[in-house]
Amino acid sequence: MTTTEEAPASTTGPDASPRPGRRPLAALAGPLAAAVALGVAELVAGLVGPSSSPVVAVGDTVITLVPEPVKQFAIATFGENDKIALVVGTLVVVALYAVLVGLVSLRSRRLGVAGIALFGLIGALAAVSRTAGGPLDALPSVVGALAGTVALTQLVRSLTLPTPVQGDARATTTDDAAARHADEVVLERLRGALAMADRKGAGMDRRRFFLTGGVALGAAAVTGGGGRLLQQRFDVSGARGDLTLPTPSSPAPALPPGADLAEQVEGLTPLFTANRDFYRVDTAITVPQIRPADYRLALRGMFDSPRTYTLADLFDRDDVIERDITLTCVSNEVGGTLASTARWTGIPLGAFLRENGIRPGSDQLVCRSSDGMTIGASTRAALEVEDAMIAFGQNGEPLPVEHGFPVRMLIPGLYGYVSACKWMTEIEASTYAAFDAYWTERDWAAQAPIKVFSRIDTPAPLRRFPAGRRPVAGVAWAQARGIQRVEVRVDEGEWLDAQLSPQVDADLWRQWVLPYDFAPGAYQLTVRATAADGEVQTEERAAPFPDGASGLQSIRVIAT
Ligand SMILES: Nc1nc2c(c(=O)[nH]1)N[C@H]1C(S)=C(S)[C@@H](COP(=O)(O)O)O[C@H]1N2
Ligand SMILES: [Mo]
Repeated sequence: MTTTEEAPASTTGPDASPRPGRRPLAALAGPLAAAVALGVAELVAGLVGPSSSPVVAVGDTVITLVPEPVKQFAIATFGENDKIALVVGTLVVVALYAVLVGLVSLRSRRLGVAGIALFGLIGALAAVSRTAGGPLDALPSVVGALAGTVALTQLVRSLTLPTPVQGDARATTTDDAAARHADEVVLERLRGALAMADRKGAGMDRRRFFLTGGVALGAAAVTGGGGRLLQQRFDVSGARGDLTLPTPSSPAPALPPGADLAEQVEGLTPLFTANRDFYRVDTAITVPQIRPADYRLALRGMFDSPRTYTLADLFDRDDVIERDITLTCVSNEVGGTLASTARWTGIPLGAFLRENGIRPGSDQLVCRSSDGMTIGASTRAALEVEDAMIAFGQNGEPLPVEHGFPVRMLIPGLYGYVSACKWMTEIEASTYAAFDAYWTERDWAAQAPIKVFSRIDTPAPLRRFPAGRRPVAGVAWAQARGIQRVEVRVDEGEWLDAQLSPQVDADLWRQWVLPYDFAPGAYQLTVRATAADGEVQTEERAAPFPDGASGLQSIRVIAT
């Protein structure tokens, strides 16, 4: 009953050497321990707050640190799934790292523990260093790392126990207690349930390992799932549902009958985008959850008499307006869909700023959101653009949580990254000289008016369809100016005027339709728009970076 191949002096010692064939199991021990660490971290994040979760915090930090070209590649590749891709990517990296930690700890348990500690440290640093982070945000990573360490030691121990074990092995550890390192003493106390699992199984490493592994996996699932449930406490969708929007004193203009051409043309984008279909772009992995009762909008900086507003202060004003505005992202590519339209409820931004005595020296408003994002908007545009607003309603409902609940900014004619701050909690009247906002720091243009744009919705690129008459249709926008004309060119032919939806408001896109008789054959369709001020959409191609894409969309289709 003695071991011959190897004889670990101590089951908790750093250099207990493995029996052969244990390597695949050790490789598995790492990810299992990581799962326990992440599960427990989620549980603690359920108490502290969702954004303190290490996965979220690390993802957030990656978003903040990653170079612009990589980010653009991610948006181009994953579109609005970019954050899911990031979380999955983070987990894959964690899993690979965990495999290494597992293998290393077979050789040296101390090194394995150090590996997990490093893992926890990264999570903790990421959580604390977020703009809106505090010291408490380190807790999930720290507690998670401790739990992961316990799991790892137990798993590896189950692989390195000498076959005839227990009694003497444990005696040895006790005898050696004085010589053990302080961290191991702490770990010993934390062992608990997992230790029970492997204390018995002498001689059956594999079984013991899988038993321990099963316990680890169960613990990870229970803590992770429980954490997720707890995190729902922070969810504000209930409180949002209880709110009633104020009745606007200045409602949106009535739409003429038949204003939405999508009712007649299949495949054409509807005039208004349903809230659930509204495009979404932001850096938030967990959507900020702001309770209406806790909401404050603070003004600071270059104001004579800056005030702080509650949500009720904003709702109760007598200058509530309702406006139709198309919002567009600077990352929208030629032919892209990062633009949507809604009927917004809010209060006029210019009047609001003047009322608080904004000083003439301010040329930039630094808008801050509860997650620490800064959006730098032109003070001049905020004061002068008609219908610029502090919005709290979208299509007759309070703003959806993903779209900035409870309050965001909108300045028609400016791309979202320089105007449309979501979850907005502060407006600082400042200057461009004094402050670089988030995207400006990343070399995007400090100021960026939306470019004249048109898009073909139907037929879809490379589509085959039966020859005959069929509509070519899409949308065009030039917010704050309006669209006066959209033309389509078939192959190298003349530019043909398309029919436009009624001009309801300059801030609203216009749908366009051109019925065309397709004889059998291949076609190239190109579209261009002209703004109400006469500017024709340029055919000069530009990438979204640094101030918005330009160029004409051109597609190929085949009539059969
Ligand atoms: N707090 C915050 N506000 C933000 C952003 C963000 O990342 N965080 N992204 C901006 C960008 S780039 C755009 S295009 C619009 C998108 O608004 P939407 O998601 O409601 O369509 O929000 C803007 N406001
Ligand atoms: Mo954007």
